[in-house]
Amino acid sequence: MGKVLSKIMKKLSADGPKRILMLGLDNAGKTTILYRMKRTEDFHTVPTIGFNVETISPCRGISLTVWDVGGQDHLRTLWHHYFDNVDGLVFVIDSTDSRRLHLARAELEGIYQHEAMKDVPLIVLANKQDNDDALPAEHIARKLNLIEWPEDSYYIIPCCGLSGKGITDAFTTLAQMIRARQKSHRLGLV
Ligand SMILES: Nc1nc2c(ncn2[C@@H]2O[C@H](COP(=O)(O)OP(=O)(O)OP(=O)(O)O)[C@@H](O)[C@H]2O)c(=O)[nH]1
Ligand SMILES: [Mg+2]
Repeated sequence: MGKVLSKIMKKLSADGPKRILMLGLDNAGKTTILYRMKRTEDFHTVPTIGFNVETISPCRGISLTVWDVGGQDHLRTLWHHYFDNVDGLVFVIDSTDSRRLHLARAELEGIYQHEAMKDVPLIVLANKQDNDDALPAEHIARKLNLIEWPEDSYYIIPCCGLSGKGITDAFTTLAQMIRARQKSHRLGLV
């Protein structure tokens, strides 16, 4: 298993960092997750106006350039400007924000209406799991109607941006999904 994974990662990194887009409603925790992955000490986030971009290495041999774009209402209309040449999408959910899950679902579905985003591997991060009020990932998956999405096109992963729990695995899983998709394209399977 370890050998197979390291072979995959070597091939994945051979042609440079992959371009990852990280989206989600405002306050979901995107910037927190980005800087936790970057292992930045003592950071405190403010709402993002525009974007942050960082290259991260969730594990040896993987390099991902992550674009974290602001999620406030008026900024979501600008998301489509980032859709070209995206290798993978991380969609972050505030698991304590049950009131806006329907809005998150609409935004997520809207992203995949764009031709450029069709077939882009998706990781949904059910963030803020440290909070007692956090909804479990299974509940969020139901609310987002992920059951209707093609098998293997997405994973939903519970996480905590503050502690970092779950996020390294999430980005590593995304890297593996990207690799699998590239292989399918090469073999003409999609
Ligand atoms: N309890 C808890 N709070 C979190 C977690 N992740 C982020 N937060 C908090 O949620 C708030 C919003 O975090 P940000 O990372 O700024 O959210 P964002 O998604 O980048 O928001 P925009 O830039 O406005 O789109 C901050 O107060 C964070 O400290 C988490 O896992 N648990
Ligand atoms: Mg932000």
